[in-house]
Amino acid sequence: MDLETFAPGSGRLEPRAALRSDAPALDLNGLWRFRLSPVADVPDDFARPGFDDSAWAELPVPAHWPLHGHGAPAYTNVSYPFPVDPPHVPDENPTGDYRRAFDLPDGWSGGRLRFEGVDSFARVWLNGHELGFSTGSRLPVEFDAGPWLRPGRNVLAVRVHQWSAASYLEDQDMWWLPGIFRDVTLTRSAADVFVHASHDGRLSFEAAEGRLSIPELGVRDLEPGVEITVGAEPWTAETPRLYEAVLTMPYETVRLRVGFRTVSIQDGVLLANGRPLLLKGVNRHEFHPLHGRAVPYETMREDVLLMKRHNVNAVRTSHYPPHPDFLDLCDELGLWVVDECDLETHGFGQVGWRRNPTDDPRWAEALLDRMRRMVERDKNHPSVIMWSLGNEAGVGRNLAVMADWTRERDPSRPLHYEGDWSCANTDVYSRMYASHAEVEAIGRGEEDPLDDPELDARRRAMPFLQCEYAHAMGNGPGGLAEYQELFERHPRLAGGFVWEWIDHGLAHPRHEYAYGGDYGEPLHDANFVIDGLVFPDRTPSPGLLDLKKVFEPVRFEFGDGVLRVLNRYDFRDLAHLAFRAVVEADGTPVAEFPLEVPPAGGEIELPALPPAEGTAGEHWLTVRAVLATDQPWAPAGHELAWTQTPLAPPAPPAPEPTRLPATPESRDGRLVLGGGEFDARTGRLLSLFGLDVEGPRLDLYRAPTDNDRYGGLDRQWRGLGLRRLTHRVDGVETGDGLTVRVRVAPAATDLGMRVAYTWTATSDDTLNLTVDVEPDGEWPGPIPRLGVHLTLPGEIAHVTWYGRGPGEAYPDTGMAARVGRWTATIDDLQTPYVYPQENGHRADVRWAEFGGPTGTPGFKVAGDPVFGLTARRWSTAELAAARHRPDLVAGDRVHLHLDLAQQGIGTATCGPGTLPRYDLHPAPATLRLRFTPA
Ligand code: IPT
Repeated sequence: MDLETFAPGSGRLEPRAALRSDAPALDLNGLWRFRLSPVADVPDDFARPGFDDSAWAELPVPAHWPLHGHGAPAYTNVSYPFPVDPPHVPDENPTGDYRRAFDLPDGWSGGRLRFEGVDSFARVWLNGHELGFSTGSRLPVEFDAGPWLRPGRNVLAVRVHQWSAASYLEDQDMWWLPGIFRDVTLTRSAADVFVHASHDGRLSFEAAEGRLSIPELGVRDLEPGVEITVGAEPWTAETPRLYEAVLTMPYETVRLRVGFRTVSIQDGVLLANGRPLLLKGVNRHEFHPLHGRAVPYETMREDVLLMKRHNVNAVRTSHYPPHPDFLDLCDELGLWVVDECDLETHGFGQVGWRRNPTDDPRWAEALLDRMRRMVERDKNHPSVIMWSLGNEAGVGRNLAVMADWTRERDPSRPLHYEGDWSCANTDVYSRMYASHAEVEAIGRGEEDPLDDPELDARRRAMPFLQCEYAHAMGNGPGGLAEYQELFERHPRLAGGFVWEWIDHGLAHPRHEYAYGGDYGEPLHDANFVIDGLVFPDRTPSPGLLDLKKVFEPVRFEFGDGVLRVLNRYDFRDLAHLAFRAVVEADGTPVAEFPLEVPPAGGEIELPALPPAEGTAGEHWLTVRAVLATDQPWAPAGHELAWTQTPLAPPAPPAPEPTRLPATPESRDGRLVLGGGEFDARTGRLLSLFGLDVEGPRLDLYRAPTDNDRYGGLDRQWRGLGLRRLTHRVDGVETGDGLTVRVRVAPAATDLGMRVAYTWTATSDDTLNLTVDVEPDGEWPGPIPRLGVHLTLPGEIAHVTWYGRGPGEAYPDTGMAARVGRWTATIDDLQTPYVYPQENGHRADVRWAEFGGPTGTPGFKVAGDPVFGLTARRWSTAELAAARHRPDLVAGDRVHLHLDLAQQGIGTATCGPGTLPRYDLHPAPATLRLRFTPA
């Protein structure tokens, strides 16, 4: 068999729509016989019906064979895992032979064998007769089975090669996972239909035959090609109104759900149903930690529900058409979809785009074939509002071939492709990872011109979207709020799609979740496949919670005694929401009341609110918008938006307790001051209110985040030696308290920090610490953190704090963290990033109280005014050295970090680093803390 052919397939039937038909169908999923060979050149006698496969293994269909003990997965991002020499493929070519017998029901005749997805090159035999071959892993293919079916027992044989010429077209950033990974059916349906339904009620359809009825709209027996106008409610992702339609044909009846909606572009603005559309999107790969891209239906549904619950309104099916059921779910629950063709040739970029299939006419048929199969399959989905030609496939004449055919076939949807910035073949201007500054320039229409004035003029009239931005790898992404602000400000900006939805961590017995290299791949891209908003088990990461906040459909502004409520939906009003307010004093509710908000939003008067005269404590008003009634995607009470405001300036502090005229007392080499005991020589704290405490020491380092590493900051920090600070005690001064002067510096540099730790005690059993830090020398660039580190006994198990929570927050993340009183165990303070890194920092903490099992002395630390809190059962060095979650093992101390500041997060793994305002530049600074017994 010629695996190096440019042809996309042979013996295949014309592509058609995915439809639900009453025509008989046989589900051929289930256990098949399976044999894996290391090379392609194996006898194909197994296709004979009488072949004895009793010694073969069994493998489920749909599935990927490397996830069932045959061979191993491999991960590369841009690189091809074989030499770039198209159309040639390596001799080592894992080849899976599949067999299954099935019984044909009595009276059955004719039919099509339909494969929804086979990765990557499939040859198909029925009863020993070769039906043909197919490529295009994430696209359906049908073969005419009719002539070869026989009554009773039939034998289906499929040979799947991992590599073929078509592999050059499938270089997406994901695991290489061969196998029959989507459903297989024998169906007697042959119907095809293309329904056109626009938001103004115009309705028509194309089909070779049949009559269309929509009983709910009084439409009966509409003929193909006839346009009528009906009074239908439009479909939007916010209001996904669908109408059940029936297409009656001589041999079958097809049921489909019609949504009336229109996509258009006017004056450079993307419109849906005539109104501006703002895409609050994510990029979704198909992924399941056990099943790879063979995603169970319930998991697809969970994805859509999770997206809806986190205020996501759009999804780009990066980088291939998803399982057809996913689009049904988007129609039903409401998401705008950019449907992307199964095409990526990114690895040619590494060889200067020489011999890129996108620009080689010999590949034109294969590329067009992929586009046709996507468009034909998915053309009836109201959720699909744009066709994407593919991802990262460079520039070339075959793009025009794909685009021209698509415009002709479906003029109703704009075309998207990011890889050609001239936009010669698209209707929208799309980019990935453009900086805030560049997005702003584009929003204003002030982008750099293209060389070709005609193309430039065309592009200037296009809406702009970021098909990828805010790379959600590890801790982050930072900068979300600033992007959203731009998207909302400039009408030309149609929003974008965060990269990406899920961490592709494969379940692994030792590592918990595997990434590139964990299967011994000689070439791989490590944890670049772990860059999602949800962890592999779909637990939302802090990044998704922040995104939910940034994507809120309701915005609030506080004025003098009033609250302005702004409707940020594109299509619906606020009638389905309920608004609740609560006032908290130091995190404890003191008043709660509902707010009446008109459906259009607007200004509402607030009642007189606490604090009453003279009440102590910080008072905050929190307003929340929740679902008033159940929605198909979330129950009543589900929170969609919130805001907070401080109510009155915090009450004046309680009268100062008197400073104890405390000269520390000297006892056996220790200095005792209030509740603290110190080493007399080094001035270090040894015991705090009876608790064995070690520290505090100035700390400037953090276990690098992915963004710190890929953006190059960590290299600078390691270069400076921030991981190996030395602490030289220059003086321990007693007097009215204790002052310890230390120069903190790494070896081999004259840079350092001069630190003075000053301890005083007051009559209320408080131990005060002031840490004055002064940089010594000219520090280049930002540092990761500025704070102190202490260790506590391992018995310390939980913390209650008043500050922002419950989740982590860094200078440019943590929009989801609100001021309140929170409690967590030390273990629960950790954010379990699949690739361990800095995490779990709680921001703007006013005070935190630590405790353990009864009998453990606890203590409280308060900031003046606030500090950043991190506590974990391993050190920064251990966290930095860990490569997988199970590498982190609890030690016998709790490491407590009390920070004055941290460097921002940014998204330098792919895209811009931290915005300058979130950089932490060394400067003189003071951290003030008060310790009291709990
Ligand atoms: C971009 C790819 O489109 C996407 O698939 C993913 O690889 C992402 O990068 C990184 O995670 S392409 C990049 C060169 C901007």
